Amino acid sequence: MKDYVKAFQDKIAAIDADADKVNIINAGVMNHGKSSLFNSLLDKNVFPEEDIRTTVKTQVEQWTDNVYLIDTPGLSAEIVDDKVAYEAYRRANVIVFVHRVDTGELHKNGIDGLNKIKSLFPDEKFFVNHLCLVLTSIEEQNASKNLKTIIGKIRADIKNYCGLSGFKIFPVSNALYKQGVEEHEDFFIEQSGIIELRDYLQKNISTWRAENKAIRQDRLAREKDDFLAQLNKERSNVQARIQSKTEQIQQRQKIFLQKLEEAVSFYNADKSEYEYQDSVLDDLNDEFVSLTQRWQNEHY
Ligand SMILES: Nc1nc2c(ncn2[C@@H]2O[C@H](COP(=O)(O)OP(=O)(O)OP(=O)(O)O)[C@@H](O)[C@H]2O)c(=O)[nH]1
Ligand SMILES: [Mg+2]
Repeated sequence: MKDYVKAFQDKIAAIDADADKVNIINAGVMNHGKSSLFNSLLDKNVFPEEDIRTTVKTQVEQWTDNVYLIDTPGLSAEIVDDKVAYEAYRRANVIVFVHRVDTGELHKNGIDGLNKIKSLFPDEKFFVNHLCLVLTSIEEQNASKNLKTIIGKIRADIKNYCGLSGFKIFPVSNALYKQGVEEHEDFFIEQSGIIELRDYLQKNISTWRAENKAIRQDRLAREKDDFLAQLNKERSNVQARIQSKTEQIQQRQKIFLQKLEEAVSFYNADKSEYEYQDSVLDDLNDEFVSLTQRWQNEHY
């Protein structure tokens, strides 16, 4: 049996290790620019970024004092197990949900992911205050009026399908930001939207850090609930196994008793046959004795 207690203790230790940290965690569908965004915030290329599914493991980098950027694997319809990503989201002080705006509105994957992440937070209001929706790849849309329309649609979809409104939205372009940094072009950097996002996050760090005690309580309560749920599940499994073993034993007992009854009835049948033959033998014996007697009487 799995060591649930050890797994639970490890989780408590992980929660304690986060006590003074502020974890900024990205989330969203694969290939939407999550790693690129964190590289932009850090001004370093530490998170691998590519045009295919890239991040498969959570990667943690320190941003400032006890503030960490945590890059997570992208959510994907093909990947059945998003466990790594969801384990990471639980540690979040803030979720930076990344959506690539040149793919249009949020698709089912994104909506489902957002709903699932929402359920990891104490309540909807808390989640809204700790969610940043970052729209990447805006450089094309920026030029046209398209961006406003897409943002309106995304906002409406998130309200309709996730029940969330009032969260921050940051349109950004990692491509423009990179170009600006490489070419020392302030205009591109300003247009990229990265500065606004970075300022917002940095301004809120002290507020998020102050919430850590309450977050710890909430995470502990959730881990405890999960732990109890796992134990209950294991108990039901054991009970089901016992039940099935008992049924097997009862079935075997039934067969054994049937066979025993058969054997007893054969024995009884044989016994009465034997007793009958025995009495016939007795009669013959008696007859033999009396015939012997008669013969002696007649001849002597
Ligand atoms: N044009 C443009 N391309 C971008 C932008 N942000 C990211 N990209 C590109 O999009 C591709 C995917 O970026 P990643 O940062 O690897 O995406 P990801 O969400 O981390 O992907 P996974 O790790 O697979 O989930 C890369 O080729 C990036 O260069 C952007 O703002 N504009
Ligand atoms: Mg990535």
